[in-house]
Amino acid sequence: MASIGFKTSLLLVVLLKICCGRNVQHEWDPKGYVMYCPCMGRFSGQTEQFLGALSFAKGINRVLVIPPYINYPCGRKHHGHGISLPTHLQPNIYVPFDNYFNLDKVKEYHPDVILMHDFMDNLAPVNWAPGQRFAYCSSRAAEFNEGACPRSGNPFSEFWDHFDIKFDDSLIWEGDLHFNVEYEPWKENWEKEYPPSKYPVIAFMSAPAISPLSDVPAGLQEYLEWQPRIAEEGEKHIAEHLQRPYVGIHLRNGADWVRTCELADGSYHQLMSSRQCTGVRHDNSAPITMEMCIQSEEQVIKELKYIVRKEQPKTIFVATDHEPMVDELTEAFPEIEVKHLDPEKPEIDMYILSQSDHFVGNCVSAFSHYVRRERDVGGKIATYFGWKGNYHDEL
Ligand code: GFB
Repeated sequence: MASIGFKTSLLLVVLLKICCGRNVQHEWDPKGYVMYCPCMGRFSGQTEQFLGALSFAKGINRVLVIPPYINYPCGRKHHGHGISLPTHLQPNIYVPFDNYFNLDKVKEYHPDVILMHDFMDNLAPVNWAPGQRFAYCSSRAAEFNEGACPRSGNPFSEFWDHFDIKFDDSLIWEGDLHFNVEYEPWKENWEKEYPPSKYPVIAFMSAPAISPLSDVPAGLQEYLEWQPRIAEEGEKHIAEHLQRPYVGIHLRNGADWVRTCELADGSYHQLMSSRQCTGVRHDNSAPITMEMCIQSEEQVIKELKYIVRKEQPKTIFVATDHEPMVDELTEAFPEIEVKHLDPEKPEIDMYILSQSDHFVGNCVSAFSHYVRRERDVGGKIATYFGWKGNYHDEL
């Protein structure tokens, strides 16, 4: 009986793997691979790095090994993960890319992609075995890290440890290598320096992407298609809780953001994802102000008054990491429903914002920038708190 049970469960595992597309047989690709740690930011920051890395891998004609998202304990609003340890003792959760996005859609842009779990299970044991695992970085990065590429701490070493990857050595480049491979000579430099026949897997310690995102990778948003369960859940919330037309606003105001906005003292022309307001060539643009970065209740109400007069929404939908200002908004706009759903999954807020009739975002946040790019794909406009580039200058 026991052996029949074992065989049955083995068959089930195999069937599950086949039906879910996991661990399908992958052939080694002589074009070579690019791998990286999404070591900066949270969901939207990591998504920006992914778009940059995708553009880079396509540019140098290598297969992109897509890392999972790193979901940090401090970023979890709710404790729905069955983990009751204090936050600082909770582990990272590594969420496969295809948990959020349709991989086939990404392949329409660059067919040569493989999920990191699949790469490690199927290809690494034979083609990238211990002894062949080199960490790549620039001499500048190594200089700040005692002459080696791999760094310690979370997420740096923890990410690689999760996959049981121990690097054998560092390969440090001195020369003219840039991630912006839209420029032909820079693309050729990678091919010359690291031909795939000799360097089959380039493992970067952080994403091979430039920041802020340039137009080409930002334009790849059209290849990010939410998995149907996310779109369905978002649509269900819209149908059940919101009346159109609705204005979606993003209020980024948690403790980490308060610290970030200390930099918005008027001396920077670019701060994190501010290119969504200022554009990539920001040298001539106005500096990033506190009003663009974090908003008081008075500012939010003042700017919304104009939009409400002009667009007569039935609902104001508030997405936030911290303070939704529901009472203040309800008092200021008694004739309009103010809704804050506080979903466990941030992607639901992103979806609802992206579908709104009018979106008011945060110039500096990658979360707002994600929504903005998605709205660009759908041809929907976005405006921003504190940004004179939209019609708030009429205020
Ligand atoms: O998405 P993200 O990289 O964009 O990180 P930023 C912000 C995270 O905060 C999201 C939560 O991934 C969510 O977990 N969050 C923010 C929200 N706004 C909302 C919201 O409206 N609704 C919900 N449900 N969750 C950067 C981070 O954040 O800020 C960096 O990437 C760093 O790690 C920096 O913390 C200060 O660009 O906004």
